[in-house]
Amino acid sequence: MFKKILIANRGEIACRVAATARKMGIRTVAVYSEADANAKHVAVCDEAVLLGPAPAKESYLCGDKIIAIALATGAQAIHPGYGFLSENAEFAEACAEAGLVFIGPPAAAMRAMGSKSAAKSLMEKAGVPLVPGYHGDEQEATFLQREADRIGYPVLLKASAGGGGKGMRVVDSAAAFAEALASCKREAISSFGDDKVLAEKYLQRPRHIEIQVFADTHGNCIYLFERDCSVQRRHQKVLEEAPAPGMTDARRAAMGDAAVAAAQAVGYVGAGTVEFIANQDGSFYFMEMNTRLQVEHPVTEMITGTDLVEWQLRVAAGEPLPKRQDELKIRGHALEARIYAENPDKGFLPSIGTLRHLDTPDAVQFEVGGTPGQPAAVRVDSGVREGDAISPFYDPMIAKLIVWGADRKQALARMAQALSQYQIVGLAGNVAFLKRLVESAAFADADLDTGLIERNVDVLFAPARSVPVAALALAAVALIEHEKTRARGTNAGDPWSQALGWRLNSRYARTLAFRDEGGRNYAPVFTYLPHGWELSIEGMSVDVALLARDGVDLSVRLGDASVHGTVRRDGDTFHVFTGGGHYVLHHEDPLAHAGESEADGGRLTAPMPGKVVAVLASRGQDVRKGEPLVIMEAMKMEHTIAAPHDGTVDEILYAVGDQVADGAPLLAFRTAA
Ligand code: MV4
Repeated sequence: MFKKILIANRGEIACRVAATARKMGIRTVAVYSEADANAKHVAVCDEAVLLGPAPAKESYLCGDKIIAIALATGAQAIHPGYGFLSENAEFAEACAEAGLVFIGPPAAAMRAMGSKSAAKSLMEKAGVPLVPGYHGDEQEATFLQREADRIGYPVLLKASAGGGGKGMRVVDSAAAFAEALASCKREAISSFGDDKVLAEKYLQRPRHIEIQVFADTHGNCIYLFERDCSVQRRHQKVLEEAPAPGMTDARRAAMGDAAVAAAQAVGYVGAGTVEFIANQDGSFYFMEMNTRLQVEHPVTEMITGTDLVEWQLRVAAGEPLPKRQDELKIRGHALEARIYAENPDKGFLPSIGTLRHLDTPDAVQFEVGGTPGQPAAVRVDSGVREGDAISPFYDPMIAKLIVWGADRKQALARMAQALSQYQIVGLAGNVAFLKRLVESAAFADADLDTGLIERNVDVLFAPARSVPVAALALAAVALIEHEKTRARGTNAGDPWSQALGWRLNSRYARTLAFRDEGGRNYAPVFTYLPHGWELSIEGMSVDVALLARDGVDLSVRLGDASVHGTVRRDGDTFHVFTGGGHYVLHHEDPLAHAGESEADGGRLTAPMPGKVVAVLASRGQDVRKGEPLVIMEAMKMEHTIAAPHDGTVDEILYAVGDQVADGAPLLAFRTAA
């Protein structure tokens, strides 16, 4: 077994490989770009070497540099993870030439699977079922048209060199074929430099079901059952699960045997995935083979109790597969959700920023492959920590959230619960979208196909619902508590600064101004009571009291109910996590900027018509920024006018009881030099 390996990747997969290496007593070398100098994967490896500038082409894709670092650090093998160089045949060969073990398949197997049509020909010879169609070398238009007519419409045209959905055209009738073919060829030549196309029967409402295969260097090749990855968006997987709902033992064996045949047809070694496209009736057809460890491999680990990275290391070191086919059994059900820094409400645009706050679900300590006999119920594979920035140079994945249950129903419940506990502040994430997806009827009922998301946009992208009273109450209590803490800190003992809302002969009613992300405004009126407040909003009133507070976690009584939640402030923005939801409220202090404009000569003016109810400063008094100076009553609420800067009160222009007009200067104020 290797004593040291270099991990030629970053983010969660680099951390995940390092976890297994550490478990096996293998030392690890990380490589990193300048943008990743403080990244988690650098911290979790034994050694780390800078590759170069942030762009992948100058760092993680520089195979020569990586090989040189491996040799210089005494690593015997290189684990490529997924993406980057993981399916680069030239890199695999360069490793071998340098005397390094590439932890992956032989370069020849990568090449055999690199071309769609070549892969299909191989599969046909191996007896693996293909979608009815034509994938030969004859490309003359009228010949292809006759083939399409034979296949029967709708027909799908695909660029042979294409992938990930690029270069595909659905043709509904013979009349539309010629133009579709020309258009498909144009895209193929411009995107892939090769205009060879294939034509297939178009499957309506297909499912994406893939088989995990593993082969060693002793002639053993087995499958570790299937994963259903049908829930995708623009050919990016969103949710994955194992086993596939509705799979029968007979079909599982047939797909597994076909996948093993595919792997053996190309002399495969290591972890691989054979992707099938399946009809709703279960009939399945070969799509492509991925010659790397997939992102979604943990769901397979959870239901089989295996550690596939450990298998990769052992097989690469020449050991036989750790298990035989008849030793593998499916236990329970696992789901994986990909947590991304992207904004579903803005077309899933990547949301670059800093993870000011990151709370992950109560993950059972991630035991790679689960503790013997019992998989970890919740697993978080992440490459970032609270305070890290999500780099614009790479895939904006934050983590993979994987849950296991005795059955799909329990796994679904655990996933929904875990997503409720996932708190991200500082950038937009897709957690709320994932939760709506997991809880949608279509997914919960396993009504799966690659169009699930598109078919459920009304549920999944529901207009941001208005913020519930409970969330408003939590935000308001957090704001008021914060003010109290701040007031106690700045003017301890000064009764005017206690922000307790006490008023002589009257109850102090205060209107707060919040705005949600949908631009909705909320103006809850908080009337201070001896032990709490009365919250009035949109015609309803309810008593509110703070029951308990532990840092950012609050328990609040709301009428007869009690509400629990976490409120995290990010400037004037309140992130309220309660009841499984995440609500974002921007607080707008109507007077936050009163008197700030130098245009009125430093005078503080009435923000609206009203009456002066208290004068807290005197002429010639030096005051600090934020110190209350005048309180006026307007629109049935009181407004405190505070010093905009450190300075001196030169003149008080009104007395208690005076009526003042909107914009009337209340006092003359001189900012300290
Ligand atoms: C198909 C298909 C329907 N009929 N082939 C998309 C990219 C590549 N993975 C193959 N893909 C498809 N091939 C036939 N004959 C529908 C898709 C497809 C798809 C397949 C799997 C997972 C997600 C998909 C999303 C859109 C279309």
